[in-house]
Amino acid sequence: MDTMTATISSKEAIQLEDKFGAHNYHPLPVVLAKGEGVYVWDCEGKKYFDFLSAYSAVNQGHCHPKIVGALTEQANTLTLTSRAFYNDVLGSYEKYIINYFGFDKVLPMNTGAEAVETAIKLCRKWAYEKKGIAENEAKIIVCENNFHGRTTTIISFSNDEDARKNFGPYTPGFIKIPYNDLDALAKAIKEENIAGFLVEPIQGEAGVYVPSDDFITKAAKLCKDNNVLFIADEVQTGIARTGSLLAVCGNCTCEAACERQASYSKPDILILGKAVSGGVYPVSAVLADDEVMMVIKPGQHGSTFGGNPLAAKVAVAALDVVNDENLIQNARVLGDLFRSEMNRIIANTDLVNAVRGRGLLNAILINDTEDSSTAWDICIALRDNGLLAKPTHGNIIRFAPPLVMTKDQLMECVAIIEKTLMSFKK
Ligand code: IF1
Repeated sequence: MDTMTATISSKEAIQLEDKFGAHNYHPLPVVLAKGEGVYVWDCEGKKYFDFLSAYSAVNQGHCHPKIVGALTEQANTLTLTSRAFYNDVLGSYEKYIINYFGFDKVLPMNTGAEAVETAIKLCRKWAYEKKGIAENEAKIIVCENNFHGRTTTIISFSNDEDARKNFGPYTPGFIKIPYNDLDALAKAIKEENIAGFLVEPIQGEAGVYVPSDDFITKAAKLCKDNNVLFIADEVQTGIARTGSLLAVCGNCTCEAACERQASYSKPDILILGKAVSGGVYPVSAVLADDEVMMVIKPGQHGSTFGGNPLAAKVAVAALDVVNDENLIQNARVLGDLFRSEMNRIIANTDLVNAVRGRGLLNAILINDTEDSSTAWDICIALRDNGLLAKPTHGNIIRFAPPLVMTKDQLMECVAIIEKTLMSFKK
């Protein structure tokens, strides 16, 4: 950091959080005080490559000037009206985002979990009012090892004990099937009163678990054939992260989610969060066509902050950046390079079993048990070598840098990862 902006030391910051904050996280011991593009700096001025991007929220890079500019300008003009009144920004944002993703309507919310809740409510209401399912009987199919957020309803269909245990009673109305299992889906979808299928096109929290190539297209078709809503949670995978605009776009590199591409399985409900704002402000969105979205009438759903002018301006700027800076193509090209470099390293070490992912959403699988500290220790060593990543499930390390990274920077990161892994070699 050229100028030290941190007001306290890293040690003090950790002590404060530990003493005064709830202990609902176990962060890697590093305290960040500044971010710019692919870099972050700690309180002492040490510079790091950010290989988490706030779980894919900061796809556009830290403190992107165009997004921050939109934020500050709007912050000086009008921040919040609530939806009791109209504001002069929301409508143009709505028009922009529905064209960007190819839907009739958008419902603006703030966090990913809220957007998932919105999708569940929409799906249920559609089931009762359009499909004709008897009241309170609607069921939504979900996948094992899903991660969709942390509300009481969402954790009701989680199978992560930490996320779930002692938070009951749980919301009924969900059926769980194994991920990437079309036979199980085909069977479950034939049960009575099925309203929707809620799925992550790549399972993030499960350890960047990429399904087989035809899973999403065939699942979408099964939904269509059975009058069941296909609900894609692209909170983490969406907006260029996986080398296409959406992960459900499959192999298409264009900047639009369009129906021309055979590989595109258009969701009936699309859930977006995180990178909609480039990590600058909490913005989430639920998109659907009129047939589904118009079941919601005034008074039936909403949020004080959802659709506020600050969020609207930030989201337009953040989505502009994705196109202006060719982040889709960059994620795809650098992602291929990253996995091939990881495979080269893996060939020389027993420490890593595999790399998997798509675009710049990747993970390496450490050759040790889930309860071992190896992945954590590697992340500490990566930190010391100037790169920040976080283990998931004990033995998986997720690598998801901002998509504004250059090839040279990526190769610098590969060198850091290689050096670090080799220092662990037994
Ligand atoms: C945390 C994971 C990532 C998500 C999908 C909805 C949400 C998320 C597919 C909810 C959120 C986050 C939340 C974050 C950790 C993180 C995460 F490891 F838990 F799975 F990204 F990989 N759908 N994912 O991934 O969005 O309400 O948080 O805005 O600290 O819990 P949110």
